[in-house]
Amino acid sequence: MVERTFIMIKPDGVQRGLVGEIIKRFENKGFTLVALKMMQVSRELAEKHYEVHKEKPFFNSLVEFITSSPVVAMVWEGEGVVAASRKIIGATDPLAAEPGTIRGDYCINIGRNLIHGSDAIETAQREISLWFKEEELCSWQKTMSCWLQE
Ligand code: D4T
Repeated sequence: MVERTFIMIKPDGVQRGLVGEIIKRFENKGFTLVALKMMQVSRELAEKHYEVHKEKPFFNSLVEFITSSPVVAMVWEGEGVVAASRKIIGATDPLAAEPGTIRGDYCINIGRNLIHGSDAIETAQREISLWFKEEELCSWQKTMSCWLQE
């Protein structure tokens, strides 16, 4: 089974017109897009997604933010995609994120940090099944895969 990760462009990324720029970074790297949808997130889904943060002081504002405007949810595939995506995204606090990362290049505030990426393979599996139905995932082979992988 090839590794997959869940990536979500948050409402600020959509509102600021950064959807194309963000997708481009994953495409250019060579990972494979296997699912994508724009959606208005329900409170129920937002609370389930951020379940681990239920007791944190920022939980309510986080849920309010994620449900405030549409998001773009995606699944990306490739060897090492979970950890590599976290590097492409950068540190949670955008001011600590390295230049060259998405958060390092395009945002300044932890509560408006543009994008979510699964933090581990098991988390990715849980998040993918929370956000997508099995039939929404496309298994396909890039015709140029021989130019990406030895
Ligand atoms: P996500 O989950 O959105 O990819 O972010 P991270 O994996 O990088 O960071 P996280 O789980 O620790 O935080 C989840 C989410 O909560 C927001 N947040 C976080 C916040 O608003 N205030 C805070 O103090 C923290 C720690 C940002 C990301």
